[in-house]
Amino acid sequence: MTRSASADTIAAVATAPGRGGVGIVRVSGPASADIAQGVVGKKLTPRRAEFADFRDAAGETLDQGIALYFEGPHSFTGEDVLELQGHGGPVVLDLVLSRVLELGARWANPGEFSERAFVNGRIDLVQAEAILDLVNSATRQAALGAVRSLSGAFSEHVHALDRRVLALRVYCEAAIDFADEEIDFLAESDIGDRLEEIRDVLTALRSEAAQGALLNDGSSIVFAGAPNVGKSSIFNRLSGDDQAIVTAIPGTTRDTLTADFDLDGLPVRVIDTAGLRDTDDPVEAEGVDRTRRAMAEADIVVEVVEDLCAGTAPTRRQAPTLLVRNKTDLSGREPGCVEAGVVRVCALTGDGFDDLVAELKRLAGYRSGEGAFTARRRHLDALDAAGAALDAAASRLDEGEGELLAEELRAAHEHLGTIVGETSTDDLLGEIFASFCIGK
Ligand SMILES: Nc1nc2c(ncn2[C@@H]2O[C@H](COP(=O)(O)OP(=O)(O)OP(=O)(O)O)[C@@H](O)[C@H]2O)c(=O)[nH]1
Ligand SMILES: [Mg+2]
Repeated sequence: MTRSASADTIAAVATAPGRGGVGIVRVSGPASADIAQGVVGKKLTPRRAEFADFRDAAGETLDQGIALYFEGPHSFTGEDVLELQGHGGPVVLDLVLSRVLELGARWANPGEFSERAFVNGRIDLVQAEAILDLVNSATRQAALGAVRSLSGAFSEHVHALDRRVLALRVYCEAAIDFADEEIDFLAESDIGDRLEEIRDVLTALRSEAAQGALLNDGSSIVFAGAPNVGKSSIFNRLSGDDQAIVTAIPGTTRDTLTADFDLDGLPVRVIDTAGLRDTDDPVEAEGVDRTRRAMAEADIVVEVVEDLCAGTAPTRRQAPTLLVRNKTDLSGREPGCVEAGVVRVCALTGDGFDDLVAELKRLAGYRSGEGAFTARRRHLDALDAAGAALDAAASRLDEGEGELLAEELRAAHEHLGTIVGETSTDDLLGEIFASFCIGK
């Protein structure tokens, strides 16, 4: 990838819109030093906070605050950067930004500072994505995971895997070029073992990345079942809110209700629905329609029944289904997990809810605990594509097709490269020359 410095200078308000203690105008590009001179009236020493007046063209003070100048490449974007930290009001920030634009900057596009940081090689694609994930994180675990991705934890795993893929490819290329009997070389070497190891590492990384994607995306959970079984009661208790109306009259809930919260670190959206039954009431019928739609879109369906009713098995659906048998106070049975996928609870007292939460986490595929990094669907897709290429490579090895094997390893390397955003064939050439001194 060609890394090139930008010719123009960009500027934007970097703090959230609205009023706050501090508001920051951020500037990046070659004109940053001149703009600093124009706003604060003097040359700034890099990396030193200076209290200054921010002035307009006529010398009138617009705001007072801290001016910080970072000389490239030692800055977030890798370019010269100016930060003007003033007061956090929309009007005053607009005045300062206008002054900066007047001095030669242009409005930054969304994400353009991070994009420049990527283009200038300060961060890779995963890290750029992690910045956004951190800002958007809905739970403590998601935030901690995003910071780990930002500091390179995920990228490092991808690089380590990629190094192994490259090394194996280099080895195979050499076999093709130098071995007299290519097929014998393939059969007798440890290529098969190394390929197997790489596939294991990828599988483990895929599983960790899936956890990371779950931290980012969360899980949607729909409560469904016949009227009056206690769906809304469970919804209220789980979300810790009294949002849903609960009455002894069947057909109480009509609209679908949603609540977003943190389930032991997993961001979830739970959805309460109208009880499923045939009805002539057009309002309730619309509610039942909405229930079916919500069930079709959910990650997890919680099917609620009364524990009094005889052995109901969870209905088979595409989404994982949890059968919740409610009202154990009436049935007299022990609350808790009966077997995987079946839990008895009492929504009146909360008995059995620990097991309910545990089962929901299990069905979501979420393992709580520290150490995870955030990831995205895109990364999982790339890992899957790399995995498919490695599977194909294993078949090529069995067939004794050395060149095709090397080709599949190249494909795996490229898929991994898309994760961090640096796939290029120059990498591979450099690797081959460095390790084999082929000299061609
Ligand atoms: N004894 C007992 N009653 C419960 C329990 N859970 C809910 N109920 C009662 O069952 C009735 C129906 O509860 P809801 O939570 O409104 O049931 P629902 O499934 O949302 O009903 P619809 O919205 O009509 O489909 C209410 O009178 C609740 O107080 C429980 O664990 N034990
Ligand atoms: Mg209800």
